[in-house]
Amino acid sequence: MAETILVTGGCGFIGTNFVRHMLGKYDYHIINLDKLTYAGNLENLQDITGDDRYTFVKGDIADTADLERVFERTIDVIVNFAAESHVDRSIIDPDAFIKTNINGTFNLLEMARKKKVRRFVQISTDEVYGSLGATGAFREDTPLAPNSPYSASKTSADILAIAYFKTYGMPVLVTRCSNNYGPYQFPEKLIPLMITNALAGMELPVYGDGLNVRDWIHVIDHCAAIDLVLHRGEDGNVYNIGAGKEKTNIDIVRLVLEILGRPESLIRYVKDRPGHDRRYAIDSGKITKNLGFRPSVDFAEGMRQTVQWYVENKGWWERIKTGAYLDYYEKMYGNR
Ligand code: NAD
Ligand code: TDX
Repeated sequence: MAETILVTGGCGFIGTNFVRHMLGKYDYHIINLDKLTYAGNLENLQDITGDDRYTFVKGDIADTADLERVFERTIDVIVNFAAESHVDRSIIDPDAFIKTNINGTFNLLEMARKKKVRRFVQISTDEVYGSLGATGAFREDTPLAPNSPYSASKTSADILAIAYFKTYGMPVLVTRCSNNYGPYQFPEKLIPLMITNALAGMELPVYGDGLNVRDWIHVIDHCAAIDLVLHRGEDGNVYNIGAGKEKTNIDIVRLVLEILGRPESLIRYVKDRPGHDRRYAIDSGKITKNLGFRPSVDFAEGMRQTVQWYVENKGWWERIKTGAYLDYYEKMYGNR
């Protein structure tokens, strides 16, 4: 019988792409456990709901009763994507970040221990390392120094997962990836926010001087890297994931405008994010050398395809940019 993988947060950006990747390549049974927060969208995987290798369960990883229910079935592997993922929201209201990212991961680890799952992959982030100066890159042994409530909560989950390997010998692996872009990303994050605002003729709010640097990877390359870690990674190990594409925010915004043929006059510099990390850069030498990871998507081409996806899926983001989203937008950008 095919193994069962529990994917948490499969209705979000990366989880959606990962579920598609896995069903396209393997014969696993995938259970997608998702709370359907503002960021979770059932529409993302609507076309595969008829696939008998796929099961959706609405539930909260921070709720042990929900987990007990899911674990009535045999789960072989867990890939934990479920998280509150937006730094700006963690600054306004950190509560849900502690509950989901820390308590939720703890509950999953406990359940995995009790049920003796074969593998547990914790999806962490490069933000656990904090901020870099003008040179250098994060390695797996770079000290952890998170700066936002989001990254502090992700760091807690990350080191808790490693502690379960060290203390209980549990088969845990941790991935720390750089900034993702691609289809299905919620339009609160830099790239989809800029694309959808430009398409709607709205201003593009750039924080501070626009010279903060992020290291970008296409989401399908991130999914391919997780696939490698899941199948070939060594228990107890951390793997950095990145594609070596460092860009300033303003360069990203200008590229979006250039692809769309919209004017740079849409750009508006606004008040900076508090505690804004200046620069991220990932050294992905370990996953390259040990697991043979090679990103496949050219950045310029990946960006063109991503912009095209938002152009072609206007209904998807227009349905999101209503109601609660507009309240969030006003709160975040209204007085900036
Ligand atoms: P996202 O916000 O798009 O999706 C998160 C998903 O988790 C949503 O479907 C949401 O409904 C679900 N969820 C939230 N709380 C839950 C809970 N308590 N129980 C069950 N489900 C819950 O996030 P994303 O960008 O897809 O990120 C996925 C993971 O990857 C996160 O753990 C994030 O920290 C990590 N990560 C993201 C990036 C990036 O650039 N987006 C980079 C590195 C790591
Ligand atoms: O309106 C904006 N204007 C702006 O200048 C927004 C939303 C962002 N920015 C800047 C802030 C950052 O320097 O763009 C950069 C990217 O911002 P986000 O898209 O919010 O991403 P970041 O804070 O880098 O975190 C992301 O990468 C690591 C994900 O959201 C995390 O989930 C992941 O762990």
